[in-house]
Amino acid sequence: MKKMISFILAAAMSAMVAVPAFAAAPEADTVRDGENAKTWTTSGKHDDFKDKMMTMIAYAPNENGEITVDSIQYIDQTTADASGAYSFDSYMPKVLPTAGDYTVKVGSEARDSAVDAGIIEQIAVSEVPITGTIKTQNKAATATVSFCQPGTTESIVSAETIEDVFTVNVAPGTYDVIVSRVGYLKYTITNVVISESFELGSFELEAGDVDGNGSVTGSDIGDVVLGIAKSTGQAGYKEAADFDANGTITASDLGAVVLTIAHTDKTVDFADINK
Ligand SMILES: [Ca+2]
Ligand SMILES: [Ca+2]
Repeated sequence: MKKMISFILAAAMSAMVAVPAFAAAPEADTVRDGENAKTWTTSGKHDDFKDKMMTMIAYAPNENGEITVDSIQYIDQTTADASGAYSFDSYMPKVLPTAGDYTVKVGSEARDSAVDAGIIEQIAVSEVPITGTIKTQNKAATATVSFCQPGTTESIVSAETIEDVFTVNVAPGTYDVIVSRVGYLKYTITNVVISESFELGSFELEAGDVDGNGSVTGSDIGDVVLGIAKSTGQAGYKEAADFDANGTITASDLGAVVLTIAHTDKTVDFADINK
C-alpha cells in the first residue's frame, strides 16, 4: 500500500515519476475498444502482483518522457487476483488533447517502478455541436453566426438562427465568432476555444446600422425615414431598415434606430464574457 501511494504521490507532488525500463517481456497491455474510442482495457499478470493493490496511470509524457501534474489524465486502482492477474476498464472523460499519445503505466506496492502498459493514441476529434441564442428585435429576424479564422472575417462554418437559437457542428480549435444580421451592428466574440460541445451563451444584437458601415449614424436614421410605410416588394422598402422583420418599415423601426444612435460594432473576448 505504501509504495502504491508513493507511486501516485510522486506523480502528483514532484511532478514526475522515474520510470526505468524493464528488461523482461511486457507484463501489461492496453487495448482500446475501437479506433478513437474513449474506453480501453489495461491488463496483465505477474507473480509479484498476487493479491496486490494495483494502480494505473495514463498520461501525456513531456518532452523528457516524464509525467507532469497537468499531463495525468487518468488514475485508477484495482486488486490483482491470487494468480497476479489484474484488469482495468477505463474511460477518458475528456476529449484527448492534441498534444499527442498517452503513455499507460501500471504500478504496485510489490515493485519499485511502474510497468509499461502501452499507449493510447490521440483521438481524432471530429466536429462537436455548439449551440447558442442570438436575440434580435423579433424571432422572425434571423441572425447569422459565423465561426471564423481568428483575426479574420473568413468564415469556416456558419449557421442561421431559427427562433433565436442556433446549432452548428464545429471542428475543435480557436475561432472568432461573428454574429450578424442585415440592419444590425455586428457582435464579434474573439478567442472562442472549442474542444467539446458547449453552449456559447445568449447575445443580443443591436438594430440600426442600415448601411452596414459599423456604426449607427444620422444616415441610418435617414434611410429608415425614407422607407416609412413601405412594405416588402414596394420601391423604397429596405430589409435592412425593417429591423423587426415584420415586412413593413414603421415607427417601431424608427424608434429602434433612434435608440442606438452612435453605437458601433462590438468585439468582446470570450474569456471576458465568462468572468
Ligand atoms: Ca451605419
Ligand atoms: Ca418593421
